[in-house]
Amino acid sequence: MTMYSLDDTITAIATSIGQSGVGIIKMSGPEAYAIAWQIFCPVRNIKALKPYQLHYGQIIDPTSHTLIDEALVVYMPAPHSYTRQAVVEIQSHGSLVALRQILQLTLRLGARLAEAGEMTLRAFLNGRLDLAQAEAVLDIIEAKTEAALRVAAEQLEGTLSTQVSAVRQKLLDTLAFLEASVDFVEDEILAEPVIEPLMAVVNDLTKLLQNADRGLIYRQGLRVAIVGRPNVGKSSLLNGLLQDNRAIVTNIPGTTRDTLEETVNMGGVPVVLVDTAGIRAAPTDEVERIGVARSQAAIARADVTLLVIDGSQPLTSEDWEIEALVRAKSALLVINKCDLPNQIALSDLANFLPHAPHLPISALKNEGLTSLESAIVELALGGQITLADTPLVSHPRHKALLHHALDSTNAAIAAQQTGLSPDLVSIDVRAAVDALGEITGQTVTDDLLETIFSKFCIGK
Ligand SMILES: Nc1nc2c(ncn2[C@@H]2O[C@H](COP(=O)(O)OP(=O)(O)OP(=O)(O)O)[C@@H](O)[C@H]2O)c(=O)[nH]1
Ligand SMILES: [Mg+2]
Repeated sequence: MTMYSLDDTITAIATSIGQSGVGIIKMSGPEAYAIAWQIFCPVRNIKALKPYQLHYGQIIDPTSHTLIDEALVVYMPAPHSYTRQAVVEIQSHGSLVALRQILQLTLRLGARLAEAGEMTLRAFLNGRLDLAQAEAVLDIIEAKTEAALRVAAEQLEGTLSTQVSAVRQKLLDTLAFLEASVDFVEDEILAEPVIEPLMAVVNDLTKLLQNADRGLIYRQGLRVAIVGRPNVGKSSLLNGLLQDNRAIVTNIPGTTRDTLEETVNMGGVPVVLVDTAGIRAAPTDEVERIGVARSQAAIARADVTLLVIDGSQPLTSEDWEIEALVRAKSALLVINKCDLPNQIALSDLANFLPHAPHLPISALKNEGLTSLESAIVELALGGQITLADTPLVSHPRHKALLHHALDSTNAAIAAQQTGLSPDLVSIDVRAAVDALGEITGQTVTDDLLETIFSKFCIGK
């Protein structure tokens, strides 16, 4: 892969493919301007594209002189552009044919098709964004709720990077001190200048990690599986939560045969609801057997499971079998059909998913669904539903590295306290420095860069 060449000119359709009012071709690199100038005919008689100004004109094939489309063109010279290279954006109509033809022209004139994420990779390699900020660009593109967008926008602003860099600097100062003291005689070395800053680092890292799980949920969303025996009202519940007639509902047990997924926004959390086939001990046919196996897989994959029971009938052995599947999971018990007389003995209910909150609802009458939504969000976010403080950490990668840095710092403190020599203490401090450097990209491998940037779309 040509990922690390910076000196050629890359080109891509930067907008999504389809029919739209406007579409954008983006070029970055030393030839961007020259290529644009060969295919763009401004309506006004100008000698050159003025930086950061929109120019109106036509895109014309320089060989055949065919008119392709009208366009607006903007030139952003290095280094004040997204990639810090010369960038030209051509805004044509969002016609797939027009965009492809313009792209072909740029390729014919010497540009190379950009790899996924290559524009942002150039921004990173040229020092305009650090790695955490580059990752935030993708998060913004993919954000599914306002809360997710807020977390990503903060990260792009550099809030996380600033804090991580500050902690890393404290560690580097301690490292410098340790390295300087290697030459001293042992009893000359003071412990305080090492222990105190390391304790402060532990404190900072712990704070950063505090809200990490919440950040992860905002970014990745929450998988919620709706399970239960046939006919208890799982699909009705899905429809109720979506406020849409998405799933087929009938009074025939075994209506839902396959899992079905839909995303909703619950209090800022993107929730993927998974409706499943009713689980019964003896499925009647092969299709149903597969459906039941998929339901069990859905339970295994879910972050939260909603076990639905029918409150208008006594609990059955099937209910208890499903309870056993769900017992060890993070779950809520949904007692449906509470518009009908209750038939479940309280003593039975007391032992049924005893550690999960019990929520009476009527999917048919749309009752209790708001409380259920709150309970789901509360379970996911551990009761911290306040949106006031935005979590800074939202990537599993960042969380793991912060934990790694925390462990190494604690190891360094322990090593110092047991009186190990400064060069041994340094090893742990260095490990913490490197872990934090991987968040911002100061210490990073090519493999990691490739993993991160290959998730981007072409043209970003
Ligand atoms: N009275 C009453 N009936 C309900 C309620 N929720 C669902 N039903 C009825 O129960 C029957 C089964 O509903 P579904 O939503 O298809 O049940 P399910 O759990 O998805 O069933 P399977 O897909 O077969 O596993 C339908 O006739 C619904 O109208 C409720 O809250 N009250
Ligand atoms: Mg169903």
